[in-house]
Amino acid sequence: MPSIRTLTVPLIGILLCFCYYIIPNSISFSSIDLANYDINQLFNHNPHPPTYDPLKHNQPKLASNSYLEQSIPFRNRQQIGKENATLVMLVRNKELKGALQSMRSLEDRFNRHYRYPWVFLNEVPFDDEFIEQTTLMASGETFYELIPEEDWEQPSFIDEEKYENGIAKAIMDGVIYGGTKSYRNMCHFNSGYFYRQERMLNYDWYFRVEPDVEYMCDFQYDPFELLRRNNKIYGFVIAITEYENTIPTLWQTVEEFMAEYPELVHPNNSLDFITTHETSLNHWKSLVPSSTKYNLCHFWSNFEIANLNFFRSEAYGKYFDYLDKSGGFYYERWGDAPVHSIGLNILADKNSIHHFEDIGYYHAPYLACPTSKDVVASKRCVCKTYGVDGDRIDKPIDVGLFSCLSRWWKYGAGKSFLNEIDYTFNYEK
Ligand SMILES: Nc1nc2c(ncn2[C@@H]2O[C@H](COP(=O)(O)OP(=O)(O)OP(=O)(O)O)[C@@H](O)[C@H]2O)c(=O)[nH]1
Ligand SMILES: *[C@@H]1O[C@H](CO)[C@@H](O)[C@H](O)[C@H]1NC(C)=O
Ligand SMILES: *[C@@H]1O[C@H](CO)[C@@H](O)[C@H](O)[C@H]1NC(C)=O
Ligand SMILES: [Mg+2]
Repeated sequence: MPSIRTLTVPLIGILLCFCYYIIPNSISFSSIDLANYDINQLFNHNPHPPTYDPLKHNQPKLASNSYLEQSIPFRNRQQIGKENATLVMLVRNKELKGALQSMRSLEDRFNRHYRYPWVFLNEVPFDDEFIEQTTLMASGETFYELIPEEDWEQPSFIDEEKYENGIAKAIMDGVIYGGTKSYRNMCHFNSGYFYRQERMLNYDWYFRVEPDVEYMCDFQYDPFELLRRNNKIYGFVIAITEYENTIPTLWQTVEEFMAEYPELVHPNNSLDFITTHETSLNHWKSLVPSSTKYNLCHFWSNFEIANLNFFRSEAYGKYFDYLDKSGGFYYERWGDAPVHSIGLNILADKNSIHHFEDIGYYHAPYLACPTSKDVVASKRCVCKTYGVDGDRIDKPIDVGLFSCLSRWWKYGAGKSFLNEIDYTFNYEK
């Protein structure tokens, strides 16, 4: 006796034959009653059955080995959002899958309602596959920009031998991402060059996106608009401590900069946030040890929504150049996160920095998600994801041991509550 299961396969086969062969054939070979049927209407005034042309007839692409002459179907990509803003991703061709995953998440949660453009940056040309796939994933326009060599490679004043020694030492000391030159170029670029790439000059605001990240909640408003209307220049989600062995001389260099340019230190700076070592904010446990006054706190820069003109300001320019000249991006492995953060903490009004506590975000290994149950529910947050090892991650970093968030609340701009900001944006236009 054949079981139900062994019968299922031929049954599905017969069904498929019926759908794909018998039905269409029965239409085109008039075995159904066509006497009262306006065949011109069926075939759009064409007496012949439609040929296979998916773009024209909106048919599905049948197999991966069939090619479309025009691979990118028409889509209305006109921007809806009103801000002078772009999404930006520095990314490698080989990271396509991760780029698409991040895009899918951000498009679904936010950008499909706004259609802000995407700018992709790379030090080698993007390949056709990358361009096709990301264009199909985007709701808005897409731009693919080649970073000039002089903006990517180390500056000429970097001493080769000292650089090589720095790499060798980082490998010996087990410094995270310490052994690769491309990582140092990346951090250097993100610290001082992304905002002056030609395409970026067209915008006031950017939203930095990395491959393999996830946005856990609907945005339900335009974060660029929120920042602009509330006089903010920078928005972050996660603040954590840096690995000290990546930045042995960064703080010392920053102190020298402040001594040389005291007029650039903002009267309402947030230096307290990065120099307090108070342990009550750390569950009374000792902080990650630091050999300087810097407590290693920084905004995690893989997520940033910010104003490009801050980075293009004379003050930030002087700050970056000062750090750059010291060579620390190459002799050590300074990250763009502490460099951006310290720049903001020194040069900006702390009240112009915004913590997006209502944006859920995941970049391995940390998750951020709103704490309010009402916010989680109304923004359709899913505060659970899976890490690189497939392990379940559902505990937001929030005020965990390595988080600097409570330090920001006490020594930075303070803790604001969701009802203090009009998130509905029902402004009279
Ligand atoms: N074009 C290009 N992009 C790079 C290169 N290295 C890193 N990136 C991008 O720079 C950003 C940061 O690099 P990541 O490798 O994510 O660094 P990370 O976030 O510190 O480390 P992960 O934990 O691996 O995510 C990402 O958007 C990368 O795609 C590179 O050599 N070329
Ligand atoms: C957008 O911002 C850029 C950079 O500040 C500026 O040059 C450009 O004129 C702005 N565009 C619009 C439409 O305001
Ligand atoms: C510093 O902050 C106060 C309070 O927000 C503000 O009134 C003042 O103008 C700020 N100072 C500067 C130089 O921006
Ligand atoms: Mg990353």
